[in-house]
Amino acid sequence: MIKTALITGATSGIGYATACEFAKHNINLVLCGRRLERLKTTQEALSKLTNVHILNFDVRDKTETFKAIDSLPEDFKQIDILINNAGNAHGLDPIDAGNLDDWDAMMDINVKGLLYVSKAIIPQMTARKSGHIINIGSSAGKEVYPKGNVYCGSKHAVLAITEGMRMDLNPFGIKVGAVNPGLVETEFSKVRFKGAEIADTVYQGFKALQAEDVAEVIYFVVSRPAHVNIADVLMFCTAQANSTLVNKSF
Ligand code: NDP
Ligand code: 8X3
Repeated sequence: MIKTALITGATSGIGYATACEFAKHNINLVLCGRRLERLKTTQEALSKLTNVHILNFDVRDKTETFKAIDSLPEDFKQIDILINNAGNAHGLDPIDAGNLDDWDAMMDINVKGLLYVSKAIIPQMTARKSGHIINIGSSAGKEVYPKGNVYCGSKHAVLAITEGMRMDLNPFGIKVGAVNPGLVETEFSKVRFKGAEIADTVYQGFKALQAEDVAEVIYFVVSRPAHVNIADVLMFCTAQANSTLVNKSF
């Protein structure tokens, strides 16, 4: 049976790569993000491989989020796979110098946005007694690093919410898991450093994970047999041992 996946944050990085990977495997797609032009371009390209619908909304806005998901046309209404991926780090500052707008952005997008989207989709999964939710956490959800304070907090919250979801949705046969990458070369650092030049240096001197590496793992997770749920994946590039130890001689 052909499945439909809704992917948040599909306009770049891991979300975009996951959309491409899923399209190759004929999974129907609902692609979400704020940058409409990118959604349209991706829809045009991937429609050659599968059916694609786009939803243009900001996950911080709960009214917009519910309205967008409610608006899905009949052919895309049944969401079999939810990839909660939208998110970013905003800033890298010691806690005493932290910026309130950055803190709001990380908690509102990475944590509350994930909850709003999940709340809009879960009722149809519980009604059908099937579904698969993958939350994109981070190695920053398993460790804390200097100046990572609120971003690490938001990703620790994602992991706690993932475990809670798995327990609460278990009676409905819904699979829930997290994929937690370390450093991935995407637009992540451009967003974190607000376009400053330092963003270009983050992935220099070693081969970081690429968005496609993570997308392949996400596809592996969703393509397991019905009785198998991969609950948690931590993945690093070979040069990275943990959040703070990156071997730049690779
Ligand atoms: P990108 O910056 O490339 O992608 C982030 C995506 O999130 C974009 O598609 C963006 O779309 C979307 N997004 C951001 N804010 C909002 C919002 N308010 N409403 C809706 N969509 C939003 O980064 P990555 O691909 O790297 O990040 C994807 C996920 O992976 C994030 O949750 C991140 O925390 C996590 N991650 C990243 C790692 C890395 O090193 N890159 C490592 C571990 C985890 P748009 O701007 O169009 O709305
Ligand atoms: C992104 C990876 O190490 O920049 O979640 O926090 S890190």
